[in-house]
Amino acid sequence: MRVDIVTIFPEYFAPLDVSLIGKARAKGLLDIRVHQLRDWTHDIHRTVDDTPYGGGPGMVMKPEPWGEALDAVVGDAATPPRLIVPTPSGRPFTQETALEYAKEPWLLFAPARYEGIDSRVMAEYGSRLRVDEVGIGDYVLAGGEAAVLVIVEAVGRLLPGVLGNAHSASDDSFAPGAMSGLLEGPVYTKPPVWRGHEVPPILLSGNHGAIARWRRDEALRRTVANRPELAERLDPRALDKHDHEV
Ligand code: 6GU
Repeated sequence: MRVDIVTIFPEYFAPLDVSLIGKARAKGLLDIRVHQLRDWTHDIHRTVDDTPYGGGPGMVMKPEPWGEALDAVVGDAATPPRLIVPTPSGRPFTQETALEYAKEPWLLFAPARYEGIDSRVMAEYGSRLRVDEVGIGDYVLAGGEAAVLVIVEAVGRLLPGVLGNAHSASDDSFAPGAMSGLLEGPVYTKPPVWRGHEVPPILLSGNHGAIARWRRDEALRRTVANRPELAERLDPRALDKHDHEV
């Protein structure tokens, strides 16, 4: 997958050299290119913002540098990228969105600072490529850069060959499948007793059926406790008698 990021803070993306995503890049599974938006300005101050029409607080990102930058990155590609504009007023980014993006060959991110990008940029590219305005949660960040890091990590780990264990994405919280709709339960490793806390004995029993049952019960308990609105939406047909007792 190719990923382009146009930003006034290229240094913000240094974490993409590290860990899982860094290794995926080294293996050639992810081709990430970070571009300085100011390279497409023409004044000595390399200005990217201006005051909002209609008044109001803050500044708005000017359309011209974005237009030149996005044109340069997209070029005359036969299969253009999907343009993702992070904004708290966008559609919620979820695991479903991550799975959808993981199928794309090319993503182009346009994270904004200030009060956002002049809306005509989205209108212009909306007629040339698929444009998604997405938010990562109900809180406000100082800019879209951190959201891009979040989205690239969520999508990157789903790409074939990126996770060491082929199964490790399949029982994630929010992954489709047998535990669909449930949060992941608690996990344990050695030693069997630590500071007086025991590992639940069932996990040492070797009884795989009982372990699976226990894990499902714990997942259900955690979902009810931490995300009651998710528990409410569980498909009643996917719940057995034992689930109702949990
Ligand atoms: Cl994508 N951007 C900003 N600035 N704040 C956010 C966000 C995005 N998602 C949640 N809050």
